[in-house]
Amino acid sequence: MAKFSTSSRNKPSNMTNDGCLYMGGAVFAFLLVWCGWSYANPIVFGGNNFMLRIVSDMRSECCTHPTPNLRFDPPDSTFYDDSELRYSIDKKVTGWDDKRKEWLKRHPTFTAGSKDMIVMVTGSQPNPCQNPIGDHLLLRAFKNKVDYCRIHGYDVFYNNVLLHPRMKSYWAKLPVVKAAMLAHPEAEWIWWVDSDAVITDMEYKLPLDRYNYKGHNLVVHGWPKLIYEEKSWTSLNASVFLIRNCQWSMDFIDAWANMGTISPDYKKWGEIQRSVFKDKLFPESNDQTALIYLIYKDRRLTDKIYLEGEYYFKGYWVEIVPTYYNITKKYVGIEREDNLLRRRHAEKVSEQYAAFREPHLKEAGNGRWCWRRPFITHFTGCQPCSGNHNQIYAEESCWNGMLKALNFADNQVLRKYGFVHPDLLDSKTVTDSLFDYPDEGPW
Ligand SMILES: *[C@@H]1O[C@H](CO)[C@@H](O)[C@H](O)[C@H]1NC(C)=O
Ligand SMILES: CC(=O)N[C@H]1CO[C@H](CO)[C@@H](O)[C@@H]1O
Repeated sequence: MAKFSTSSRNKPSNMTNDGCLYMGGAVFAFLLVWCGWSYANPIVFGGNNFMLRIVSDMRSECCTHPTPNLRFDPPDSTFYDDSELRYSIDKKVTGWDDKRKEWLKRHPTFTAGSKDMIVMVTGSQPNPCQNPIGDHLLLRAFKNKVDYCRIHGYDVFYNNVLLHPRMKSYWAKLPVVKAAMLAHPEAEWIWWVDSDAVITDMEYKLPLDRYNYKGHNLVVHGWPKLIYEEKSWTSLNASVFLIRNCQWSMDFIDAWANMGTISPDYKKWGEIQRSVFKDKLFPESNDQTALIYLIYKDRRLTDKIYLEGEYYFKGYWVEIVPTYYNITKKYVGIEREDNLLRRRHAEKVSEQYAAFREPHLKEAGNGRWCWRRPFITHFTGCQPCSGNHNQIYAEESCWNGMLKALNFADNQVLRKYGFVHPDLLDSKTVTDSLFDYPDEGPW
């Protein structure tokens, strides 16, 4: 279960792996000049090892990303000037790969980082929530996503209008994702995250290399066995997905949306879905079953669709919430052992400290029964906005579960601001997070 590390950024760089350490000094000197990096009196936190870790990470950080120029849009015409282009889900976009490439060519300051660029897209209904604490929970769940995106340098778009009047409830996300692809030609990926999903590992980065390796264009949490053998409508989850900004995705979204409420055959699709996926009890065609159906019908799609089952790309809250307490204890234990992880730092350089932590998490595993922080906790069935939660969950456990998830995540953020919630169920109270926590004091 623990066989991969999180992302290329978090792996020790090749320089260290290849026994190139002797170059460290030379590279270090070079970087000092090249990047104007000054660290006159380096604090040797963690000894030589720390300096080497800094050098190896500086190589990848320093000189590769020019700043995107936000004030430059040359007059040359691009797809935006094509009067035929429509953002609406019921109009096809063609030749998108070339159009996007053309745009990037004319905006070269965006090209460098574009392969890792992610825009997170999320949203909720246009009207106030019926549940009295619904808007509060949505606000906090959005704050959680903003925090994550700020830490990792991603953009985030919150949509709260229906972009197509007939694409409602679970179908509403597809028009938004498509529009976001057109609005963000600079981004390689659009990452849809449902409003009731909470990011509970603020350090974890999506392992994009894994999805780029064989050119996968869509990533969802799921297992092939459950699709092809068990034929279950919960064999994957469509509440969180990562989709590449390319023509394949445009076409796929068309095919997917055509099983939805804009389709003249909407009713028929519901019947077809139920005839194949026997555990689906409600009659309407929904986005998740539609996606499973497409993959079930055409197995070759798995060349392009990555079914991620190795970490909590999206995890079920009932399974996860009870684990926060023990996980917190494990992480505190790690920090006791490694003074580098206890060092205070600017929020901006959080990714570096995530990389420092990574070697300690080798044994943690990922996913069920493991003690790495779960990446995403999804409150399936809780319906925080309407309040119409699934009857199998008590209202209390839904809302308390969400508060715990939000505060568990918030603690990872607030730490950089000098504070911490001592009790995950008490959102109001924070205490100072003390210098060198958790080494000293009666914790
Ligand atoms: C937390 O750890 C304790 C002690 O190791 C164990 O008994 C308990 O089952 C764990 N709780 C969860 C939810 O894993
Ligand atoms: C693959 C996966 O994550 N499946 C889960 C999707 O969500 C339902 C709950 O709605 C779980 O029961 C599945 O295990």
